[in-house]
Amino acid sequence: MQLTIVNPNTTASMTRAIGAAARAAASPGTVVTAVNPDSGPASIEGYYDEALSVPGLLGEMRKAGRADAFIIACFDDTGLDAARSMVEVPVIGIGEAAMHMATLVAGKFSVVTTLAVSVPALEHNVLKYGFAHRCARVRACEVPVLALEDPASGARAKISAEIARAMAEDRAEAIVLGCAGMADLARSLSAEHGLPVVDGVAAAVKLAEGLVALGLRTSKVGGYAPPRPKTYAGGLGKAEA
Ligand code: 5HY
Repeated sequence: MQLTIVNPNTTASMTRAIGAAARAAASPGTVVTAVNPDSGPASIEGYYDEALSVPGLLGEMRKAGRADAFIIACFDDTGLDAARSMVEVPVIGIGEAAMHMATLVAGKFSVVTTLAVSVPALEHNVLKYGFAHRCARVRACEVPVLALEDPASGARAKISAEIARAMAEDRAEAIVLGCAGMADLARSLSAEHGLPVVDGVAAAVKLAEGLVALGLRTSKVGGYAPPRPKTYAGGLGKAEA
C-alpha cells in the first residue's frame, strides 16, 4: 500500500524524522512517502499556526496523487476534517490515533505536549474524540517544537520529568507523546518509566494499514461528503476526489 504522510509545518528535517519513524513501524509492502508544504509556519504551536498550516496541508494532499491512505503528522490533527472531506481514502491524524491506541492498553492516559499554548486545542480534541473520561490531563513540557531536534535543548529530560509528574499527579497508566517530533523517544521513555508510551506516528501507520486491509474508506455520507462545486478565489483550489 502507498501511505502518504503530510507534516503540515514547513520544516523538512522534521518531515525526514517523521518519515523514518513511520517506516520503522510500517509492515513490509507499505511504501511510505513523507512530505511537507513550502508555505506556512515552520512549526505549529497553537490556534494561529494551526489555521495557517491548513491550506499547505490540503495542497500537499492534492499534489500527492494516488495514495491508499493519508496521515496528518501534527498532533493537533490539523485540518483533519477538511482533509477527510477532500478524499475518499482513509485520513488518520496522529493525535486521534495515539489516543485510541492508549485506551486499548490503559484505563487512563496523560498527554505530554510541547508548549502551554498548544494545550487548549488538544483538550478540545480529547473532548471531540470522546476521551474526556480516559484522558487524565494534557500537559506541556515547555520545549518548543523545533527545539526537539536540538540535542542541546535538554528536551528528552524535560519530557521525561513531565512523564514522572503525570504518573505521580494524574495517576497516568499510559503516556501519549503530544508532538510528531517526539516519535523517536517513545520506546526509551517507556523503558525508563515502565509504562506504555504511545507515539502517534507509529500508531497512525498501524491504523492506516488496518483500515486499508479491511477495505474501509472515509464515509461520503454526511459531514465528509465532497465539497460542492463552487469558486475558490485566490488560488485556493477545489478538491479532487
Ligand atoms: C506537532 N506542532 O506535532 C505539533 C505539536 C504541538 O509542528 N507538530 C507541530 O506543539 O502542537
